[in-house]
Amino acid sequence: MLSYLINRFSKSFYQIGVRVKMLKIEQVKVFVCNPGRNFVTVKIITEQGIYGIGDATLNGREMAVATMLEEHIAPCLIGRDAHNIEDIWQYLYKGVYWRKGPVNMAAIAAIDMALWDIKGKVANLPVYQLLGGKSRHAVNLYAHANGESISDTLDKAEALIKQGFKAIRLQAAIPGLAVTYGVLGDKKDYFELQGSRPLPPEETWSTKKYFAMVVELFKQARERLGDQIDFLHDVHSRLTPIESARLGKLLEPYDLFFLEDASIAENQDNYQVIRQHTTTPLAIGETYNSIWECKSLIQNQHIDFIRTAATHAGGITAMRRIADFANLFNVRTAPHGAPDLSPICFAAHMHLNISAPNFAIQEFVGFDNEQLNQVFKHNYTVESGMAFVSDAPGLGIDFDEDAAKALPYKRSYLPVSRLEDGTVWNW
Ligand code: KDG
Ligand code: MG
Repeated sequence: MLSYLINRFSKSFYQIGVRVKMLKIEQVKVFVCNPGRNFVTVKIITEQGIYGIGDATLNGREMAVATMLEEHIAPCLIGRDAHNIEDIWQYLYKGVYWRKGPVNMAAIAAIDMALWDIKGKVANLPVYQLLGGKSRHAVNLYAHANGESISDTLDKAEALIKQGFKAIRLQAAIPGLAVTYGVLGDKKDYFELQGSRPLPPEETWSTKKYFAMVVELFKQARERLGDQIDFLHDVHSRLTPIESARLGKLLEPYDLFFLEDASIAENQDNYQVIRQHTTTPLAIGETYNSIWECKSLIQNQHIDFIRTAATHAGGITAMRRIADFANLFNVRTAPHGAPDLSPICFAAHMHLNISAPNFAIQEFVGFDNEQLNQVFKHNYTVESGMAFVSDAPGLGIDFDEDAAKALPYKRSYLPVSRLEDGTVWNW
């Protein structure tokens, strides 16, 4: 009798199990628009009319990614099942022989994001639910205070604290240099910076002049803003490893949340030198295209925060793998959040950040730009320095094709850096 009942029950269970219907990819569209700066956006449309969107923006190399997508990737996706995110990722990464690289990985990333967006819409769930649900109720943000002088930076930091931010990146102009990374000059916001760069501008760097400013910046910041605010700083790879070690040591009294991109780590052993000398926490990763560029840094615990971005490191699928690997070595995630990552990337980060057990903090510059908000319809909220993820199905963001078409691409470059004697340096 018992075996009869078990048999009947399992039979009816199988009968109610529904076969998942194929979601044939019908069209892959690529857009390059300029709502204040250039963005590359992918839209994947299925036979059933469900679509997903992804960000493929690579600052200063936008058309290379757009061509990669249009000419080499889109034709191979037509007719495939949009459900098979992992297989499509492997097909584009492993199946192609030419692995990694910023252009290739930005293209793969956008396809991956769009497929996760579709899967969420089909499941009628926000993507973070498909990643395992929430590990926290909101996402900690750090905002930017960029000033023409130390006191200007600290005025801006005070204004951000009044808005509720508890973590702030401090950057100030370096006296004696015409321009400094991270300082907006006469521009109102970051979105105005790129429009005026039809050829790469050149900037001058001096480590000596930088040291004279940066230690004083954090000394005054602690004196004026107290010890309850988290401070961050981006060196933007301008220092050699031993110079970074010295800076980390000099900044120890001011208790930074992290020091970002102190030195280039193409040679990942570089960070061993820095680590040996300082307890200032270290962060790196915004230019990385794959887990391989940070494997040793993470495994050797030479960094504390990994800053890869969904758009540049291969999408949600790859970011999740990096986060899980980092978690084994007490390295936390702090995704890149510059204005050259579109709101679609920010949305992807929100879903990763809310779900990853080892998420720490998200860089946030805001999207206070009218044209940008006409093109990208986002749906998150910010309160007291924290962002709340959208519960809409998929990534929770939409893209207005007509608004994008009305704002065409304009060629633009990142600046190039030189030492005072003319030697090309790291920008
Ligand atoms: O494209 C380059 C920018 O994304 C980068 O300069 C911004 O370093 C950056 C940051 O930390 O936001
Ligand atoms: Mg940076």
